[in-house]
Amino acid sequence: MTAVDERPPAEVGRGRLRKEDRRLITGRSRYTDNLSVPGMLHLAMVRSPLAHAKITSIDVSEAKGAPGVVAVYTGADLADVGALPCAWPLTAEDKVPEYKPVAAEEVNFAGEIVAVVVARSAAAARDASEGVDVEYDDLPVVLDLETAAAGGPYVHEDFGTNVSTHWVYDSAEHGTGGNVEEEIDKARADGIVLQRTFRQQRLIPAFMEPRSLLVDPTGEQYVFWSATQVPHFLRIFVALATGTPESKVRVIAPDVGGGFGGKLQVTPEEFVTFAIAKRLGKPVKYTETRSESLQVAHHGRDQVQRLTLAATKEGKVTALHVDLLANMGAYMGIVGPAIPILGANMFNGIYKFNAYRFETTNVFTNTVRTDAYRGAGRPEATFAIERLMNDLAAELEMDPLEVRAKNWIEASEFPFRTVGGMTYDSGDYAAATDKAKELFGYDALRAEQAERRARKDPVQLGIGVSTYTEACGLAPSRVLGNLNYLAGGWEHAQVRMLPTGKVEVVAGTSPHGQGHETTVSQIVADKLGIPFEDIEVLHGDTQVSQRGLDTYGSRSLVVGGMAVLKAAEKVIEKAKPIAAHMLEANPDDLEFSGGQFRVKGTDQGKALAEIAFATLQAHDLPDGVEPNLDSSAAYDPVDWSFPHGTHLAAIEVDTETGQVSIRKYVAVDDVGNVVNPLIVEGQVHGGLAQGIAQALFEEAVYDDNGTLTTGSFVDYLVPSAADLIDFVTDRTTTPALTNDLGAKGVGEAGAIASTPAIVNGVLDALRPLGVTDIVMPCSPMRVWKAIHGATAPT
Ligand code: MCN
Repeated sequence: MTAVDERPPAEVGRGRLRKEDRRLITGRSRYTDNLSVPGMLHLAMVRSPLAHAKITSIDVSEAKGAPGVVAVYTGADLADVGALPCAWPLTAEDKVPEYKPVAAEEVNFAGEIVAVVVARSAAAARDASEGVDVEYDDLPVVLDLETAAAGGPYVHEDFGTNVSTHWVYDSAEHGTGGNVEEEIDKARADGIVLQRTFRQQRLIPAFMEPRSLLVDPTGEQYVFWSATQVPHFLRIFVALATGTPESKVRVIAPDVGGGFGGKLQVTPEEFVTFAIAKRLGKPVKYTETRSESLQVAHHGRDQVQRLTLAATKEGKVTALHVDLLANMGAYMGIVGPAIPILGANMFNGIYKFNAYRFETTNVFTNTVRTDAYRGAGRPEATFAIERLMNDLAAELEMDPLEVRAKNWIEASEFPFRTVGGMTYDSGDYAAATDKAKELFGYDALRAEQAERRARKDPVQLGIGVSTYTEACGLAPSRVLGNLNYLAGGWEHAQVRMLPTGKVEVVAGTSPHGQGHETTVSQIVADKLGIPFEDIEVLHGDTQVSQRGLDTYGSRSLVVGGMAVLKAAEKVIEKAKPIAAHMLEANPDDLEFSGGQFRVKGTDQGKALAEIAFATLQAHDLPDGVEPNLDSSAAYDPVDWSFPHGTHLAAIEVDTETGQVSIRKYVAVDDVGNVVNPLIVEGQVHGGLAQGIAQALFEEAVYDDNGTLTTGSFVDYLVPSAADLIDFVTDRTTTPALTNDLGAKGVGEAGAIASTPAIVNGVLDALRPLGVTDIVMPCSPMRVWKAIHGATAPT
């Protein structure tokens, strides 16, 4: 008999350093490009330099004869490979163009693959690719969203339109609110109506590790290493596209160096690499260059938001009408068409309105496809409503936080069904705002602002305000089905108690920088009372993690973590009859804590480790009990989770040069209960950097011919640490009521709140100079032009 120990200190809530950092920061990581297999061949892609053209001929003879070249394939040679999938068209009637991995007749964006060279080295493949001679007949290019939506030229001539779909949510039809037109008419007669058009510029996810692939077909299975966020999706789709039994395909996502949604994609390169390895029966590798990564890995955002907000003269918002144009690019991404509707229910932000109407027109252009980028739909929605709230405050000459407080959902009103059709379970917007104001020194900074305005200081101070909420963890599966999504929202996990008392956890989600090995270990350590160090988390290999729906939408904790928790609970349930048998006690008399079953009211107990060893021996198990302590669980979330927060930015604008500097940034986020505060803080920091980058630095730009002119990090301005400041971060805690962890997702929060905080700050500095609008990113040139009244900012 083992004496019962004290319960070890709680792991959940502890700011542990990430266990994966041991390998990630000491050069022992396993990125795909670090891997090699004997006899491996290499690919180079020949890409179209034109954005829209008919392919009239391809001559591969020179490339075929080049040193080291094994084969060259065109679209005709790979015609049997299936088209790329779109898993989320908005309706069954959406126009979804066929996207073959290698174009055979027509190219629709610059960078589309037209031929593939296979050689004994990557350098030989690249050199030989220059020898592929492709002749094109130019077709007219359409790049501008408004032009594309209004008519021709058409990206896909056979559709006779560039519009893929028009999708509407109306609160009057869904019973979540009144009629928008009526409310707007009322406000026109006796209130305030704001009409605005905001542009969400095109962004590039710009992950650090370019996408890399390696397929080894030489064993019993096709082993496919890919720097992907979605190994389980990839396995299914590549099996279908190449006519390979799914059971013969093993996808491994080893260490993945960032994704930010950009690796939530099934790509032409993946289909091509797999198909060629299969055809040649040889291992094949492909690693894109940085330029290819920026040019052809999907882009994000790219929307025009036409907005009408109605309010009373006292500043109470009554209605919002959102009319979006959303750029799909030339083809549909895996979830690209649904990005607008991931924001559709969030344009009302944290506020109560009477009426709401959202419509999106999804439009094709001759550009690379758009898809998920950190926040996917929710940063766009938050930007729109938070800009509008500031404009309303300016109209009323009211403090922007006061206008927000007039309209937000009070803590006492949760759960609250919004006009957008979501049910927010919990939150306290006033508490987060109060904390942010205090940390920021709001009143003192407002006083300084007034003083600088009065003395016409050339460096003006702006106070940027943004509140937000967002929806994490796509849920539940039934609702996703109603929204026409091909997959569900569940997640799967397995917890295996090993005979030596150690634990293996198999997660269906896989990280690409989020520290899951650490946080999953913390959850299991507390649940099973096993030391953190004794827990191994396995993921990202479809042979090991056989089921899963992967990582995106800040779902890994609120959905994946719950699957882990449920599997761990099942281990305890499974161990209980064995413990009772070993203790010669009635199972009802046992309680479990600190890794031990003990007989209530006694010091008699059995540790899980002992029970696990007893299952190895199986010499004396109760009848009908399985000899193992392994359990699996699939968890389908009951609803989304809704983190929220208030971000404040002190922005200095040099009115003589247009230079914008961030002086102070305070982020108070409420992500419910926290598993690891250090990881949460890191997630917020990373998100802030990307959200600030949208406001100030980043923009993917095409020239008039559809050539990407921001195809390197010289032109595409990803900020470095030197461009940012020390952020002040803090939290409030209102536990989620939709999952047993009480947690809300954090992976996208920083990127959602920060863009409007910065732009509102820039405009707050410039409003006295008559500047009321500015196009992102707020570069010095744009700011200077806005101040000096030069031609409209471009
Ligand atoms: N966490 C926590 N307590 C909470 C919420 C989260 O301790 N209340 C922890 C989680 O356990 C996990 C991390 O924070 O270790 C992030 O959790 P979650 O919010 O569930 O997000 P995911 O793990 O599902 O990651 C996806 C999310 C998204 S959608 C993008 S985009 C993004 C992001 O994560 N891309 C990233 N963060 C990233 N971080 C890095 N380094 N690289 C990326 O590509």
